[in-house]
Amino acid sequence: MKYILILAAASATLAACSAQPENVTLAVVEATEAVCRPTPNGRDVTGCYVTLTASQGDRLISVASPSAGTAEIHEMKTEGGIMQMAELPDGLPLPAGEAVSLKPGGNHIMLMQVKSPLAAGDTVSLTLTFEKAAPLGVRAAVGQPAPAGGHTGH
Ligand SMILES: [Cu+2]
Repeated sequence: MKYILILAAASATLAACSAQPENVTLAVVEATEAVCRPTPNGRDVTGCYVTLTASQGDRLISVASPSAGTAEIHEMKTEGGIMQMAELPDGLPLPAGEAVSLKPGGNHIMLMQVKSPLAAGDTVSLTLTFEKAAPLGVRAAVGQPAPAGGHTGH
Protein backbone atom coordinates (compact mmCIF):
# COMPACT_ATOMS: atom_id res chain seq x y z
CA MET A 1 0.00 0.00 0.00
CA LYS A 2 2.74 2.39 0.95
CA TYR A 3 4.57 1.55 -2.30
CA ILE A 4 1.55 2.52 -4.40
CA LEU A 5 1.20 5.84 -2.62
CA ILE A 6 4.82 6.75 -3.36
CA LEU A 7 4.35 5.90 -7.01
CA ALA A 8 1.24 8.04 -7.23
CA ALA A 9 3.10 10.96 -5.65
CA ALA A 10 5.99 10.56 -8.06
CA SER A 11 3.79 10.57 -11.14
CA ALA A 12 1.90 13.60 -9.84
CA THR A 13 5.18 15.45 -9.53
CA LEU A 14 6.15 14.49 -13.05
CA ALA A 15 2.83 15.68 -14.42
CA ALA A 16 3.20 18.98 -12.62
CA CYS A 17 6.64 19.43 -14.13
CA SER A 18 5.65 18.82 -17.71
CA ALA A 19 2.54 20.97 -17.37
CA GLN A 20 4.52 23.94 -16.12
CA PRO A 21 4.66 26.73 -18.67
CA GLU A 22 8.09 27.71 -19.89
CA ASN A 23 9.39 30.59 -17.92
CA VAL A 24 10.54 32.37 -21.08
CA THR A 25 8.32 34.80 -22.91
CA LEU A 26 9.00 34.75 -26.63
CA ALA A 27 10.31 37.97 -28.05
CA VAL A 28 8.00 38.97 -30.89
CA VAL A 29 8.10 41.92 -33.25
CA GLU A 30 5.00 43.01 -35.11
CA ALA A 31 5.28 44.82 -38.42
CA THR A 32 2.52 46.96 -39.89
CA GLU A 33 2.11 49.39 -42.78
CA ALA A 34 5.02 48.00 -44.80
CA VAL A 35 5.44 49.91 -48.05
CA CYS A 36 8.21 50.34 -50.62
CA ARG A 37 8.33 53.23 -53.05
CA PRO A 38 8.26 52.40 -56.74
CA THR A 39 11.77 52.52 -58.21
CA PRO A 40 12.37 55.86 -59.92
CA ASN A 41 12.97 55.54 -63.67
CA GLY A 42 16.24 53.87 -64.48
CA ARG A 43 17.36 53.59 -60.87
CA ASP A 44 17.82 50.44 -58.87
CA VAL A 45 17.47 51.90 -55.38
CA THR A 46 14.38 52.60 -53.34
CA GLY A 47 13.21 53.13 -49.79
CA CYS A 48 10.86 50.99 -47.73
CA TYR A 49 8.97 51.99 -44.62
CA VAL A 50 7.38 49.92 -41.88
CA THR A 51 6.15 50.33 -38.33
CA LEU A 52 7.68 47.89 -35.85
CA THR A 53 6.49 47.07 -32.35
CA ALA A 54 8.64 44.76 -30.24
CA SER A 55 7.19 42.84 -27.27
CA GLN A 56 10.54 43.13 -25.51
CA GLY A 57 13.36 45.60 -25.94
CA ASP A 58 14.97 44.52 -29.20
CA ARG A 59 16.91 45.79 -32.18
CA LEU A 60 16.44 45.53 -35.92
CA ILE A 61 19.86 44.42 -37.06
CA SER A 62 19.50 43.57 -40.72
CA VAL A 63 17.13 43.37 -43.64
CA ALA A 64 17.22 41.19 -46.72
CA SER A 65 14.99 40.95 -49.77
CA PRO A 66 14.93 38.55 -52.70
CA SER A 67 14.06 41.60 -54.84
CA ALA A 68 17.30 43.42 -54.08
CA GLY A 69 21.00 42.68 -54.04
CA THR A 70 21.42 44.41 -50.71
CA ALA A 71 19.27 46.10 -48.13
CA GLU A 72 20.45 48.49 -45.43
CA ILE A 73 18.88 50.23 -42.46
CA HIS A 74 19.31 53.96 -42.98
CA GLU A 75 18.85 57.06 -40.92
CA MET A 76 18.48 60.62 -42.15
CA LYS A 77 20.71 63.19 -40.59
CA THR A 78 21.47 66.81 -41.25
CA GLU A 79 25.10 67.66 -41.81
CA GLY A 80 26.07 71.21 -42.69
CA GLY A 81 22.42 71.97 -43.37
CA ILE A 82 22.15 69.14 -45.86
CA MET A 83 19.96 66.10 -45.24
CA GLN A 84 21.95 62.98 -45.82
CA MET A 85 21.34 59.34 -45.24
CA ALA A 86 23.68 56.92 -43.61
CA GLU A 87 23.57 53.29 -42.63
CA LEU A 88 22.82 52.67 -38.96
CA PRO A 89 25.85 50.55 -38.05
CA ASP A 90 24.28 49.15 -34.88
CA GLY A 91 20.81 48.73 -36.31
CA LEU A 92 17.63 50.32 -35.06
CA PRO A 93 16.68 50.10 -31.36
CA LEU A 94 13.12 48.93 -30.66
CA PRO A 95 11.98 49.80 -27.13
CA ALA A 96 9.52 47.31 -25.61
CA GLY A 97 5.91 47.94 -26.58
CA GLU A 98 6.67 51.11 -28.48
CA ALA A 99 5.70 51.50 -32.13
CA VAL A 100 8.79 52.60 -34.05
CA SER A 101 7.93 54.03 -37.45
CA LEU A 102 10.30 54.04 -40.36
CA LYS A 103 8.94 56.83 -42.49
CA PRO A 104 9.80 59.32 -45.20
CA GLY A 105 12.29 61.88 -43.95
CA GLY A 106 13.42 59.54 -41.18
CA ASN A 107 14.72 56.04 -40.77
CA HIS A 108 14.09 53.74 -43.68
CA ILE A 109 15.06 50.48 -45.27
CA MET A 110 17.15 51.08 -48.38
CA LEU A 111 16.96 48.52 -51.13
CA MET A 112 19.91 48.55 -53.50
CA GLN A 113 20.60 46.64 -56.69
CA VAL A 114 16.86 46.16 -57.09
CA LYS A 115 16.58 43.31 -59.57
CA SER A 116 13.58 44.48 -61.58
CA PRO A 117 11.67 47.78 -61.52
CA LEU A 118 9.06 48.07 -58.77
CA ALA A 119 5.73 49.58 -59.73
CA ALA A 120 2.66 50.43 -57.69
CA GLY A 121 0.68 47.27 -57.03
CA ASP A 122 3.75 45.01 -56.79
CA THR A 123 4.79 43.45 -53.52
CA VAL A 124 8.25 43.11 -52.08
CA SER A 125 9.23 40.42 -49.59
CA LEU A 126 11.44 41.61 -46.77
CA THR A 127 13.07 39.51 -44.09
CA LEU A 128 13.77 41.48 -40.95
CA THR A 129 16.35 40.11 -38.54
CA PHE A 130 16.34 41.10 -34.89
CA GLU A 131 18.71 40.74 -31.99
CA LYS A 132 16.22 38.65 -29.97
CA ALA A 133 13.01 38.00 -31.85
CA ALA A 134 12.84 35.40 -34.60
CA PRO A 135 13.33 36.70 -38.15
CA LEU A 136 10.15 38.21 -39.53
CA GLY A 137 8.94 37.93 -43.09
CA VAL A 138 7.07 41.01 -44.28
CA ARG A 139 5.27 41.63 -47.56
CA ALA A 140 5.50 45.29 -48.42
CA ALA A 141 3.10 46.85 -50.90
CA VAL A 142 4.72 49.01 -53.55
CA GLY A 143 3.22 52.48 -53.50
CA GLN A 144 3.64 55.94 -52.07
CA PRO A 145 4.02 55.97 -48.29
CA ALA A 146 1.85 58.19 -46.13
CA PRO A 147 3.41 61.65 -45.76
CA ALA A 148 5.82 62.10 -42.86
CA GLY A 149 4.15 62.93 -39.59
CA GLY A 150 0.74 62.12 -41.04
CA HIS A 151 -1.39 60.42 -38.45
CA THR A 152 -4.45 60.04 -40.55
CA GLY A 153 -5.70 56.82 -38.97
CA HIS A 154 -8.13 54.57 -40.77
CU1 LIG B 1 18.70 55.43 -47.64
